[in-house]
Amino acid sequence: MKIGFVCYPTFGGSGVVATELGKALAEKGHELHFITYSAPARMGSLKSNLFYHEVRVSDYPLFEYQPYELVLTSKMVEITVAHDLDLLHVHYAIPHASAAIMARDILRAQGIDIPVVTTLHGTDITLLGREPAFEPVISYAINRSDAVTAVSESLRSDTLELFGVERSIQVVNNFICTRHFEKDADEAFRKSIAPNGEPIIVHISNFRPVKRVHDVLEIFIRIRKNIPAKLLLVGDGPERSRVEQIAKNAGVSDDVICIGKIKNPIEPLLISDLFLLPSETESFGLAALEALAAGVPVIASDSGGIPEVVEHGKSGYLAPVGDVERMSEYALFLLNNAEEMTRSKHMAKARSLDFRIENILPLYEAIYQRLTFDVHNQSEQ
Ligand code: GMT
Repeated sequence: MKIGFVCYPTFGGSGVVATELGKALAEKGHELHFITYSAPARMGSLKSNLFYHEVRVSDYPLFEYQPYELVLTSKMVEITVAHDLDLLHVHYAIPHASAAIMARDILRAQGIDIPVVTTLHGTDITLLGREPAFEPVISYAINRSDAVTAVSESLRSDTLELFGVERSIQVVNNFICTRHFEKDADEAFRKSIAPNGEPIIVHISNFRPVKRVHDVLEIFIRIRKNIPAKLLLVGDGPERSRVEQIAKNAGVSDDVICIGKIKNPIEPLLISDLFLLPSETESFGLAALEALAAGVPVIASDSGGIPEVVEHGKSGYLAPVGDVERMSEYALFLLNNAEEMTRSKHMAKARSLDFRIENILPLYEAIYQRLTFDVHNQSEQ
């Protein structure tokens, strides 16, 4: 099948999921065309059936705001025709889904029928979706897509509730490629972070307010009062300076290592003992799943889709949003109990296998097959 993929090419979860899915589909023999404004961060080298088409917005002086959505729409039309695509799969509602619906309408006027699959990832619904400025467009795009998927049950029910959507939305969970985690930890890296063998607690995110990185610090400060430990912060974003200041004020700066944005979080995960994700909400929590896959138990908030990924008392522990006291108690419980920690690490790894790509890919392929079959059938009637 020839598939056009539209996503944010960044390190964010939706871009990562789209890129890994696209790469896996290409490996299975499908022809994949990424249509986006820069090469997806996790794309790696191009293969013979993996293509990247750049959406370039020219800087016309009349525009105070450059119309990316229109250029993207035209690019989808162009690539669909040029490469005879069978289907468009867009990740993230804004502006990808609405642009795809317009592209599909333009193509229809040219006698080309192409189905649109929209995958909702979370912030497009739970944060932006609440904005009156976006709501009508998102509702329209969801209702007009040929198939809509959401990455968790929680996101599915949020979407139905927030947008009054009546159509069906299929839950297709996020996934991991297990072979990416079949590596040894880099001992030199571990030693550089924790020279005296201290446990390493890790947090990986885009440091936006929704991640509550200040809670990560509050949890760590409580842990550090009890035992020696290091906090490894991976990523960057608006809250980074604030959390660095909190660490300074609490006198734990020497134990907090901020390494910034990196392409792939696997190396830091492999040297870590615990992952903290105290987010306000997470539609799924891909970072938590990646931690589990590296055998790292997760202490997280029990909000959004996180409980669908991390099982409380098994692969990690969950507490209400903002309950840093309870989260630090759970962390200390694991860090002070070698047996419990070993059990939790095993359960983390085992849990991640439920989300291996081999389980998820066929669900997307089934959706593609159903939609393209419908298109062929309709055109023959
Ligand atoms: O984590 C983020 O804030 C980035 C965002 C994105 O769209 O890239 O992540 C969302 O999509 C991920 C992939 O489906 C989910 O695993 C994240 O839980 C979700 N983030 C939120 O809901 C806050």
